[in-house]
Amino acid sequence: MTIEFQKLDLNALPGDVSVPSYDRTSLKPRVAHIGFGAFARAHVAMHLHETLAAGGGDWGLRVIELFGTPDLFDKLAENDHLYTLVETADEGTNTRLLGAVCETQHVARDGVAALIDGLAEEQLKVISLTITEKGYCVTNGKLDLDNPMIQQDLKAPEAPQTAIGLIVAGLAKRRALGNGPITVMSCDNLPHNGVLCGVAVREFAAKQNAELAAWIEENVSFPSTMVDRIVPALTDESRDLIRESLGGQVDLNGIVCEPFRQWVIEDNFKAGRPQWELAGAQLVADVEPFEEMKLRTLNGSHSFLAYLGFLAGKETIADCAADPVFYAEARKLMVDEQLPTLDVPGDVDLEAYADSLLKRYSNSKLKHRTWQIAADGTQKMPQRWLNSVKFHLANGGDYRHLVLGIGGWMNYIRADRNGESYEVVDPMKEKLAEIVAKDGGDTTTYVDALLALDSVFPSELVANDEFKKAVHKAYQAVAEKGAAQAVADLAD
Ligand code: CS2
Repeated sequence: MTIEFQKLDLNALPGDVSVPSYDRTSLKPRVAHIGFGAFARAHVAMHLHETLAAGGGDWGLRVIELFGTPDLFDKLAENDHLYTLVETADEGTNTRLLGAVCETQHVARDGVAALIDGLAEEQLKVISLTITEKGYCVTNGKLDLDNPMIQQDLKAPEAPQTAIGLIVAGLAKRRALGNGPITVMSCDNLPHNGVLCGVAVREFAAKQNAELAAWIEENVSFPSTMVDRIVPALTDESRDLIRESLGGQVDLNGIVCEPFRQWVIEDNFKAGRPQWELAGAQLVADVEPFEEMKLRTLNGSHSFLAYLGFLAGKETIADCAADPVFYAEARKLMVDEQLPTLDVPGDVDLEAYADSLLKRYSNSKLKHRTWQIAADGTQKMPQRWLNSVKFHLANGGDYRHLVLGIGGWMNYIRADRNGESYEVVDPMKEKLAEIVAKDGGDTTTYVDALLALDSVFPSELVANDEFKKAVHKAYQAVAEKGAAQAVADLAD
């Protein structure tokens, strides 16, 4: 069913829906956010909203999209850039209109030149990013020069298609205009996301112009951040919840998420920043222990539940958490196999952290689909599982849950759940489909062909016989017994 756009009527909102309390007329685009998907709406923009509510100021947000159509941005503008955030849990919901966004730019509506000019504006001090793991176009720690979009952007830097190409074009213009330093802040689920982003931007710039690369070195910082909030893609059910929470009004830009949120930011800004600490963000000198803790425990257990849960017929993470076997084994993955690999950030109680994650997974109001999390496995497995496996191989630890996750993924990408087919979303999906199509029933050849994907599985792992044998066994366990039984067999 298509839902018609209606302009929000602020006078007709239910009494418990809060609206921005700060002066929105003074907002200027001083932060530009590339990739305004569900997560950015509920996290990055919400933190700026709270910062403004607590301290006022003019730090407005320009949101930028490089893909899709501008329809939702047009609707956002018609609503004076206000949109709805509903935080939901079994205990109840909390609804508010967020007001930090003051401008939208869509490449298909405004043209790429306007986006480049925007990044060069003097008053803009921070470029933030949620462009997903694949958006950085980095492979094995380097800019992926084989990526066709990067190749195209290097040929035509004035008309970039990638976020990295756009940022470099914006920085080049900024330098030419003498508009001063700026910060580029990654908010994606990658370890050392700032370092990685810096590598991509610097290497891209160096390919064009050594002076530009030197200017970037001097004038641009790339802080790392750890971001956390579970924000599922919208479903019919969450759209209904938004409408219900607005007393029957429709907001096509509305979003639903869990109440929990965390943001840990490396305090390394070249040209000032909003006072995000007023919104509860932690500004620290070193984000790495927080990033690794979150990536390995939360995202690592998410991916475990995504592949094995999906294959076992569980549609959402809450369905997985409601199954005592999946709950117990996800907990063991975190506590026995991920926590030993971590440096504890500050005074965090890691076991209590793992339990708090399981509690969040049990939120039955969030319909976070296992299929959604299963997307882009080739981009996610290294930081979620494989770095921990390396640790265990070096230290003699147990990694059978992690390896069952890999076996689950190798079964998942066959796009066959007991005869039912589904879409496998992954930037390497053609290559994966080719390997699946070539499989003549010899599991050894199939598993080896996947292990040979060197942007996913590091050569030192593949050279390890113990690891290889464990992967073969895990793949077979899921293929022969089914995911539910393979997970149940993990029980001591
Ligand atoms: C999830 C994350 O889709 C996924 O891969 O693991 O989006 C997860 O929900 C967030 O990182 C939570 O902060």
